[in-house]
Amino acid sequence: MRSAALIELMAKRLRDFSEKTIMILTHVGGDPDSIGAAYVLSNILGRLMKSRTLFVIPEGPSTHSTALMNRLGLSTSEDINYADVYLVLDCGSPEQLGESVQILSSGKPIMVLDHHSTSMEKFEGRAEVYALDDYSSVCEIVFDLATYLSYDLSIEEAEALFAGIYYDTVRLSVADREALRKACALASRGIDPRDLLQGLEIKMDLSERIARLKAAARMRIYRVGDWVIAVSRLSSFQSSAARSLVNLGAHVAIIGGESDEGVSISFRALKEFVDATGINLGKDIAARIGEEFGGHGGGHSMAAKAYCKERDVERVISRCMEVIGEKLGITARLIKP
Ligand SMILES: [Mn+2]
Repeated sequence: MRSAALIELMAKRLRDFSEKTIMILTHVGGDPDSIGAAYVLSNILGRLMKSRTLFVIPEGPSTHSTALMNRLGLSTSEDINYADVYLVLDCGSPEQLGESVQILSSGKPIMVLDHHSTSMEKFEGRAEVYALDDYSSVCEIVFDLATYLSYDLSIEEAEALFAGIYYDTVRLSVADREALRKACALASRGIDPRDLLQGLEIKMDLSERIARLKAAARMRIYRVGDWVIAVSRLSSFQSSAARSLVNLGAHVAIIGGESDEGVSISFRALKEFVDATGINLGKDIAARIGEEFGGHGGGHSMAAKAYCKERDVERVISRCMEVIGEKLGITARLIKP
């Protein structure tokens, strides 16, 4: 167990809501981690605490989320007001709740269960936050909760938690010993990882492929000391494109583009960069850039996103380069194509 103290506190608080109606919410669109955790939590709350649970994915599930929900037989509710308690999963900031952010002013108890480094301060004073970024995923937290409560996981529940841990550790590539131990424990419950993951893999659609290739074609390359930063412009599939530029060889990728209310910008970095520089993309870059431009931002150390109330994409991008340069004590230098 990674943090017995956190799990104990959480279990104690959840018991307070025995026999109540608990609405579980994810961040906008959901993902395997939040959906897997919601599925198992909902079963635990129903069985051990006789609570009634409802499930909401703000603004509807993404394609990836739908595939996992279908596999688990999980459906969503429409009315978000019909609850005694809200349980928010995997949400690094209130903005990630999208339209459902209104629950924060419902006056009802709100528990936030998370593994993002930003949720603690972002929800402060507005919800009870149970978070620790040592955890790889919310599914890993739920694994510990199930262990603590001696709850016997079914194969479907093991699959759900495995999927969350697998995707949130970037297919186990950034899993530490503890996360991997849990993935193995779940696998030994009798799940078939190959069948599960093949069922969840969505073929990249044509528009995403083209977006990624456009990002590569429009890319500018900067050097900051020995670090290579790739910058490009794109208004959709930003995080996918940022990931692809890191795969191509950049230590950091920054993709900015126009969005509904201004500029949205996605950041991605190699673990190597985060470890060596101590720069946390969520806290140090995305949150700061979002705030400076009248918007918001956040995420993880290696992947983050900011939304800016600003029309000029280049202004935001050059400010990002400045902030990174400041942090590293070296000015970014554009490499001539
Ligand atoms: Mn997660």
